[in-house]
Formats: sequence, C-alpha cells, structure tokens
Amino acid sequence: MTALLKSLLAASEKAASIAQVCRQEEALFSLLIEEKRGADKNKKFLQDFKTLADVLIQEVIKHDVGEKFPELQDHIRGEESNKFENGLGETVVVQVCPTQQETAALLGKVLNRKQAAAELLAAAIHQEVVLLDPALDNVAVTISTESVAVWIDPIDSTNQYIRGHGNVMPVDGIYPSGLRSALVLIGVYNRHSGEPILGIINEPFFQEELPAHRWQSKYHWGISYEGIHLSSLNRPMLQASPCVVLSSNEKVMLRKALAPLYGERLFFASGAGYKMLCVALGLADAYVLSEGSTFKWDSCGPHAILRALGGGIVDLSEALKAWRAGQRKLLPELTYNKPVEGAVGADHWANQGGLVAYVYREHLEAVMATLAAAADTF
Ligand code: 2IP
Ligand code: CA
Repeated sequence: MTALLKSLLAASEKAASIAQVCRQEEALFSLLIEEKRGADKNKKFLQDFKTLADVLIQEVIKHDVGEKFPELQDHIRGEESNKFENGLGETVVVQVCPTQQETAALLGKVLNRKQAAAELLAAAIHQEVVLLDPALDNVAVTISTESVAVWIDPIDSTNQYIRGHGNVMPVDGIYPSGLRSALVLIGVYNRHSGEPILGIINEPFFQEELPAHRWQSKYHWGISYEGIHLSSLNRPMLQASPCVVLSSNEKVMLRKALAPLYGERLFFASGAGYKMLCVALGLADAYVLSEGSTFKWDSCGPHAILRALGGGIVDLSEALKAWRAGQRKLLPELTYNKPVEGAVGADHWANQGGLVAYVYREHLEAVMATLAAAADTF
C-alpha cells in the first residue's frame, strides 16, 4: 500500500506540474480548450470545457501507475476520454509514448504542429518525480491491489482553471473562485464494497512564487482501511461558530433551509473537490449539495481523506430518507463501484442524490436535523 500511495502521489505531482506548464504558457493554453459535446456534457454548465491538460494528466496517471501496478491498468478510470480533436479536424488519441520524442511527435499533431509547445509538454510528462517526504516511510498498510480500482479527476474545477485568476482573495480562508480551486483528485476504492480507501488531493496552484510567477503545488492524502485511519492532515479543530460551504449555483431553497443553522455563515466556492478540501481543513463544518452535479471522480479521493479524519460523505437524499425513518447511526455514504441505472454518458457516475461532506458526526447530524425539519424536501 505504501508503494501504491507513493506512486499515486508522484503521479499527482507530475499532474500538477503539467497543469502548471499549460497555465503558464498563455499562448499554449488558448490552443488547448475544446468544448465538451453530447452526452458527456456536464448539464450544469452551458459551456463546459475539457482541456488537453485534463486528458494528458489522466493518461499520465494511468500510464505511470499502470506501469508499476499492471493489475490496476484496466481499473483506472477518469472523467475524460483520450480522444482529442485538433484545430485541423483530426482526431488524435492522446497517450504517453515509450519515449519523450515520440510523445512530443504525437502531441505535435494535437497542437496543430506547434512543436515547441509539444516539446514542453512532453518534457513535463517524461520528467522523473522524486518524492522527498519522510512521513511516507512510516505508512505501513497492506492491501491487495487486486481488489481495488481508481477514480481520477485530472483537473477538478476546470472552469476556474481555464479562467485562471491567481489573485482571488480568500473569505475566512475559503477562496470563492480562481486557480486555488483547481485540483487533481485521485481516489482508490474497494471494487467489491465500493468503499473509498485512499485519497489524494493535489493543489497545483497552492502558492505563486514571485518574481518568477512559478506555482508551487501541495498534496494531501488519507487512508481509511479496515479500521486504520492515516492522513497527512490532522483532524481539524472544532470551529466556534458553525459555517457551511456551498456551490455558488446552489438552490435558494437549500440556502434558506440552512439559514437557521448557519445564519450568515454560508460560504460559496467553486469546485466540488475544493469544497471537500475546505471541510477536511476545518474551514467549513460541512459541504452540502442538493443536486446530482458531482461525479464519482470528484468525490472518491476527498471522501477517503475525510474518512481518514473520522468523517465522510453521505448521499443527501438517501440519508434524509433514513433520517426521517428514525435512523441515526450509519447514514448511507457514497459508494464508488456502481453506475446509476438508466443514466446516459457522464451521468452514469453521478452522485445523483446530492451530498453532505463532514468531519464531525455532530455537524452531519445538525445538517440532517435542520433539513429534515425544513418545509421543502431535498
Ligand atoms: C465540476 C467542478 C465544478 C462543480 C461540479 C464538478 O468538475 O468541480 O466546479 O460545480 O460539480 O462536477 P460547483 O463549482 O458548482 O461545485 P469539472 O470541473 O471537473 O467538470
Ligand atoms: Ca470534477
């Protein structure tokens, strides 16, 4: 397991560096966006973009981890398809080739023959990542990779990544928008039970170094497996006043229903993974979402980290049903191995019933009690 954790962390660091390279070269970045079409479109946004960085990162993680753990090769899945259409109307299957030169040649095709840009990316893809993190040497958990699978969100909060604002100011520690909410999310789950086991959140845009304007990344991880709970994060301190983080698109109905519990302390932020990170860091007591607009790749990694800290993520509509029926213990958590029956495209893997992410059980119960007492149903 330590080897898997190290390999995924190294892949997340490489992913972060690819995300940074793409962002730092403005001219290159503008070439990389392609509108999502058809059934893969996230219904929430009129214009949702997939980026070459997204596709590349997913392929790099698959490639690097699949090379070390061949048994996982067919069990690493993500949000993106690796087919990419370039400006010349050619469809190219993006993949990591055996050598940097070959990868550069392939990327050259995607980038309409812009060879300098392709070389830059290929170098980032084929770089050797050395993890200098002594804390990892003390992680001794053994789990068979035969029974696990991986969800990847190469860049969560793609919209904020594309807009690229690096100077948004935080509100009580929470960044409402901007590059800070663009994250690499990797989650490992049990193929049979669907439970999240290991999670990584990498923040590629954690800190900007001046005067060079180079971004530094930061990663967080958590393991929750057979009673073992380990994380790079400490369980956060309880906040004096309750506060919640919500999507800026959250329904007015839910905002109103939460007002008796949180008063004015409703914070808004982009990025599903980022809001989960805010909860793990103790910047908010909970993240409540009333809609099915997140997916397994958004929540699997953060969910494992929250579990490692003693919390979790419940399915809001299922948990409310259970709560109303008098159930108090073991509210239904999200699981990761079963698609939504009858759904189309990306919606197969939607967290259909909405969610509540929490660290402290009493915070989850406060949300449940408040929403169960509300006039509207969610
Ligand atoms: C998105 C992204 C959005 C989020 C949405 C996710 O993933 O995290 O920000 O909406 O649920 O699916 P919101 O910001 O309103 O929480 P992606 O950016 O990878 O499509
Ligand atoms: Ca996402």
